[in-house]
Amino acid sequence: MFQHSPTTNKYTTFLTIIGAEADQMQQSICLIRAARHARLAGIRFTGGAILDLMPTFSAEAVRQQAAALGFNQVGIIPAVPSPTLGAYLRWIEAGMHGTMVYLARPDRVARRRDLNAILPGVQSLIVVALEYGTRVVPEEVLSDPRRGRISNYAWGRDYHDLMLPRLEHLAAWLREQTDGTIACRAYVDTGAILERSHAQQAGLGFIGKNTMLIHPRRGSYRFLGELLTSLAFDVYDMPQRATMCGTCTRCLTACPTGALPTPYQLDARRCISYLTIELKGTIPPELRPLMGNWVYGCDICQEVCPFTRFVQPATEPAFYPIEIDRAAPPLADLLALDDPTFQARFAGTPIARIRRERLVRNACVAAGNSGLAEFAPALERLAMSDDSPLVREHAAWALAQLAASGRG
Ligand code: B12
Ligand code: SF4
Ligand code: SF4
Repeated sequence: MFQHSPTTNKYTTFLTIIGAEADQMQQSICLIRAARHARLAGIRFTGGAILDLMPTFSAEAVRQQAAALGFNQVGIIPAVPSPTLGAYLRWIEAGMHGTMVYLARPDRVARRRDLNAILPGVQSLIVVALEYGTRVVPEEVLSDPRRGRISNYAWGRDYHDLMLPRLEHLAAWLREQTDGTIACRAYVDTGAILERSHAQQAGLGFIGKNTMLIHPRRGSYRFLGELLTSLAFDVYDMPQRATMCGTCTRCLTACPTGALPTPYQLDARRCISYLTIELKGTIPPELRPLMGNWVYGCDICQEVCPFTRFVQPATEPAFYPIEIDRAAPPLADLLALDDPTFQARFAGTPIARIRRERLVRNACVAAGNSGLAEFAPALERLAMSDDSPLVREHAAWALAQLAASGRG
């Protein structure tokens, strides 16, 4: 940890250099380089502590407040650019974001490059984690071909609705504790910032070959959120090791669709999470048989990860499913959904976002993969008369799959 409070442009340049290098270096090497850069920038630097005259806020007080708000972990870092921005730009360049065009928009890339583009005058980034791993539903239920499987993160309430108000509360508390003029901006998931990279820099974990931010003693079943602020803090956190995967490659081999072509890189166009949630149109037919019974998201590359054995039951009650069908609804129910029943069943959960059409599309693929003739009548009805051409096409594909397996 080092202490500081930023005041000059030179200082920001200095932090940029340190931030960019911190994940690749041992802390001691980092400090030696820090001293050298500080000398060049004309900043006083003593044994890892940077002394400055401006008032700073207590990081420990923020930690306590974040814990009181229910967050499982918090890290605070200077608001410097992510050291993995280059990897992000290469990912976009390779088209691996698929149809998520918002990720490639120049204004969004500019925000990822410089947090000042989001909040002018930003000094610090408070990064929080909230654990969602409940894992209370038995594997036999989840992998039952009569059921559609939902990713663990979506078994309960929508995490945006839980985390954003708490981060806003933290911002309001910071304003109360200071002169009230500080600027703050809260983000959970939707913002143009590299959340995993900043979380790694803030000491919340390491990046796995499955690209997840993993805590070495608590696993990866955790959401991330950030509060950008113009406040400076008395103490800042240091990064954990960049990665701890070693020679393990379990996630790469377990991914059924080959969406992890190389370590630390995910081709969203092949990822079941993208195909079931983000992709609005037709699921590529060659990938459909590989999707098993997943109807919303996918947990395979986390389930096989050795660090997942350290996942602790979520402390947030709202993440627990109120019934088994919230984690693995019968496919027959999903194939029969209309707009009102979809709303009634999934309002307030992350699934509400994809609407009835996409969920029924996904259920058709799962039914086609089930090899169970009992779904043929419901699929025929959808293929013949559903209002959505997308649903009709996926239902027809599923019928052909069942017929090909001799069960249609
Ligand atoms: C787009 C997106 C997706 C896409 C693409 C995912 C991806 N891996 O790129 C899709 C739809 C597939 C997806 C799926 C999921 N997502 Co998502 N997603 C996002 C989003 C909005 C942007 C991610 C992004 O920028 N991707 C582009 C890549 C290039 O960036 P990156 O993921 O940060 O990867 C970094 C590392 O790979 C690193 N890196 C590159 N090379 C190297 C080399 C080494 C050696 C090292 C150490 C690091 C490293 O640099 C990259 C850039 O910083 C974030 C929220 C956010 N704003 O960050 C949530 C987010 C990443 N998703 C999240 C979740 C929970 C999921 C799912 C688990 C949901 C599910 N169960 O279905 C899956 C997990 C799939 C997976 N293995 O990643 C969480 C992850 C929390 C965590 N603990 O990591 C986030 C942070 C949302 C949140 N606020 O909690 N997601
Ligand atoms: S979430 Fe599933 S499909 Fe996506 S990379 Fe992980 S294992 Fe592969
Ligand atoms: S499964 Fe192995 S390689 Fe993949 S993220 Fe976990 S430890 Fe790393």
